[in-house]
This record gives sequence, C-alpha cells and structure tokens, in this order.
Amino acid sequence: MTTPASAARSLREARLARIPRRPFTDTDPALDEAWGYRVQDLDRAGRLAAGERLVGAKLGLTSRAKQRTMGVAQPIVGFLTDAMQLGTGDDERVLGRTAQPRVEPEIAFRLARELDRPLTPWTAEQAVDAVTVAVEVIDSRYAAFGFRLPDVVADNTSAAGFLVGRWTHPRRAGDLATAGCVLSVDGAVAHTATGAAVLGHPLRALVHLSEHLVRRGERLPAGAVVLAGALTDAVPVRPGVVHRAEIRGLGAVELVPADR
Ligand code: OOG
Ligand code: MG
Repeated sequence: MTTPASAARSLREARLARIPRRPFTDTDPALDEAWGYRVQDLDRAGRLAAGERLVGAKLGLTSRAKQRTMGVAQPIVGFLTDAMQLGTGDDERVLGRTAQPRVEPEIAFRLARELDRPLTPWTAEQAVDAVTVAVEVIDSRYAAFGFRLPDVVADNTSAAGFLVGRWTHPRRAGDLATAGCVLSVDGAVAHTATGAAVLGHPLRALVHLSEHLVRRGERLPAGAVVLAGALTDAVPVRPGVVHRAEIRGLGAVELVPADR
C-alpha cells in the first residue's frame, strides 16, 4: 500500500513540477477516505512548516453538477493557506504555477467566531459575520482531473487559488438559496445556478464542515474563510481572458490571468 508519507511526497513533486500523475487508487484500490485525509494532513503540516499560514477551509463537491462531472458523489474538505489567496497583486501568475487550472464560482463565508462545535442549519448563520462571491482556481495533480474519492482528498481537494469579492453582512445579502449565479468567460455565459445548488442551501456547507472538524478534533479560528463549494461546473482557465463570477446580492469577482 502507498504510505501517506510517500503519497504526500509524490503529490508535492507533481505540484512543483506541474506534471500530473496517475491516481493512487489505480494501483491501490483498497485506499480509502481516511487514507486521503492522512495524506492531506501531511501536506498541510509540510506547508505550514515551510511558512505558509492557514487561512481557512474549502468544501468541494457540494453541488450535483460537480459531483456528476467529477464522478465523486459526496462532499470533501480541504484547507486554504495564504499562499493560495489571490488578489494580492499577483493573480495573473496563476497559470505559471498550475498544470491544468480551472475556475469555478463559489460563495465564501467569514467566521464570526471560532468554529469548534457542530452547527445546525439554524445556528450556521450566526457563525458567520460576512459573506461574498469568490472564484476558486482548482488544479488537479491527476491527469485530466481523473480521480476517485481518496485521491482527490489526498490532493487537498484540487485547491490551487481563490479570490474573494467584497465582504457583505449576511443579512444584507438576501436569501442565498434563491440568489442567481453566473459564471462567464470573456463576457459569454458559461454556467448558471442558484445558491440552492450547494446542498440545498449554502449554509449547509458550514454545517458539513463543522461536523468534519468535530469528528477530527480540529477547529478553525474567528476570521477564517470558508469556501462553500462550486455552484456550477468549472471552466478551463485561459490567459488574458476575463473569468467572472457574479452572485445576486453578493456582487462579482473577476480573474484575468496573464500568459505564463
Ligand atoms: C475537486 C474539488 C471540487 C468544488 O468546489 O466542488 C471543488 C475537483 O473538482 O477537482 O473544489
Ligand atoms: Mg471549489
């Protein structure tokens, strides 16, 4: 069996070399979700030891569209570090450090207080002091994003970068379940959805995250960013082109990457 340590090492090499590899489950069908999270934990420890700072968490595969396209029918959780945060002046470099990047529209929450207990759909809103629209840049370490659940969990759920919009108070945002979302590329609509695409209501992503953290004995501090998972399918990133995510009540964000 591929040990978590050797898997973490080879994923790191694939990421730095920008050369996708085969999924581990091709040769090791017995690998499971718990194995994937052990690899992810090692990846996180390595990045934090190298000086990256943990800034939040991300949910993945919380919409039917994503589950169907990626062939994995359950939500997954990954971590976000400051090195993944775009909008700090070098967004355009995203193509230079990814192998097969795609963008997807998301809702981002900011935690009002430490997340250290299970939330319910009724308490989740109080756990948040701000909400906004985001684009996530995903980049798989597996060729053509071909993976199974343990592989994508091990690969930190394809996390590569994220760009958040202007934060809004949750009460000013309106009903997130009925809010319309448009992902457009170069002005042309690529995909549309409503907030309900995310587990019926985007706040349910926070409930899922809280249960995940409690199960693992982990917590997230106040101020942490949580990406709730893409509302629609992703689109490939193209240089010099405007990739725009807009969500009614939350505004819009645009990513315009330069050629590598
Ligand atoms: C897995 C990550 C999915 C989302 O928002 O659904 C994800 C992938 O599609 O490569 O980030
Ligand atoms: Mg995502």
